Amino acid sequence: MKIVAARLHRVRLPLVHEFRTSSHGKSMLDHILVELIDASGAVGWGEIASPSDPYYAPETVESCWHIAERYLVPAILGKDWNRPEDLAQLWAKVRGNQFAKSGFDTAGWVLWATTAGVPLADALGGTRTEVVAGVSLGIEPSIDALLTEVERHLAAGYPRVKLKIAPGWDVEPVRAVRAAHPDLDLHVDANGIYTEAQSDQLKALDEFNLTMIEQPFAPRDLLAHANLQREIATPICLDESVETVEDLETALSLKALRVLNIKVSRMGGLTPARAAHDRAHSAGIPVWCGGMHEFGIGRAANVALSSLQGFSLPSDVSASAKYYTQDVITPPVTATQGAVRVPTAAGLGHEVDTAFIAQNAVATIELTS
Ligand code: OSB
Ligand code: MG
Repeated sequence: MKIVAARLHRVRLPLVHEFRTSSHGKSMLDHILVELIDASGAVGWGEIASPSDPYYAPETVESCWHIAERYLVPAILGKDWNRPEDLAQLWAKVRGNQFAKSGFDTAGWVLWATTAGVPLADALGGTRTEVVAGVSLGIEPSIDALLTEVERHLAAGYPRVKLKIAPGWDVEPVRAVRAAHPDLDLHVDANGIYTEAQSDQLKALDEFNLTMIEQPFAPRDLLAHANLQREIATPICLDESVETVEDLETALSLKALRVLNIKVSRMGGLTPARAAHDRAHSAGIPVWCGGMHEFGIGRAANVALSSLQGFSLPSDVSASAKYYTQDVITPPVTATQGAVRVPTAAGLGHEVDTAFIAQNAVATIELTS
C-alpha cells in the first residue's frame, strides 16, 4: 500500500460534563483526526487524542500537530508498506511523541482492514464479540455530587466505576462510595500525583476492597510503586509509567504492578498496544483499555483492541454519549447494560461523519506526495 495524501483535522467538541483529574480540568476538547488516503482512493481514519496541555503526558495538541505535519506525514507519504505493523519502521527515527504516532498507526490499521474487508477487531486478532465498559468519574465539587454521578452511571448499567483521587480527595470520597455500594467493582486513579512520603494516605485505601489503585506515583518512579505494592493487598495498576513494551518489562521485573492499563494513545498506536497486551498476558497480568475521552474514531479503535483475549477487566470504552452529544462517527459507540458490541463490518465498523468533522474543525491541512 502507498499513502498518497494525508489530511489533519483539528476538531473541537464540547464535553457533556466537565471532567477534572488531579492534574487538569476540561469542558471542551480538541483532538486531531488523521485521514490517510492510499493510491486506490481508500481512506483510513485515526485520532490523536492528546490533551491540550502537557499535564498527563508531555505532548500537547500543538506539539502533535507539529510532529505530524513536519515528521510523520513526510515519513510515510509515497512509501510502500504491506502490513500496518510495518508503518512504525517509517517513523522509527522520531523518538517519543506516542500520541501523535498513535493517530497514524490507527489510521494505517483502519485503512488496511478496510481494504482487506475485515473488521478492525479481527485484523488485530480479537475474539470477543462484546466488551465490558467501565466509567471514569472526575473529581467533583462535593461528595454528594460524586454520589449522584455514581448513581447515574450505575443506573445506565455500567458495572465498574473508577474514581479520580488526589490528596484531600481520597479516603473520604472512597469511604462514601463504598458505603453506598458495598459490592461495586470500584477502583481509583491518582494520575501520579502522590509522593512516596504520602504513602500512608494510599495505604489507608487498602481497607475498601478496591479492584486496583491506578498510578499513585510519578510515571518514572517505578520503585515507589514496587515498594507500595509490597505493603498493600490492593493491586497496583500502571498507566502513565508504561509508554513502551520495554517499560512494561522493567515494571514486571520490579514487581511494580499487578494490573496494566493499556492506552492506545500513550503507547503510540494499536501495534505497540497489542504487543503490551501480549506481553502482559503471558506474564499473567490482567489488562484493560484506558481512555483519553476519545471521539468516535479513537473510541472504536479502543473497542476493537479490547476484543483481544487478555482484556479481562472492564475497559474505558463507555458510550460516546457519556462525553459528547454528537460524535464524529455514525452510529456513535453505544453501551447496553454496560457492554459494547464489537462491530462486524469491515474497517472501523462505523461511518465517519465528514460533514460534522468539517463543521467542527478549527484547522485542516492536506499534504500530498
Ligand atoms: O488517567 O485514565 C486517565 C482522561 C484524561 C487523562 C487521563 C485519564 C483520563 C480518563 C479518561 O480517565 C477515561 C475515558 O476516556 O473514559
Ligand atoms: Mg489513568
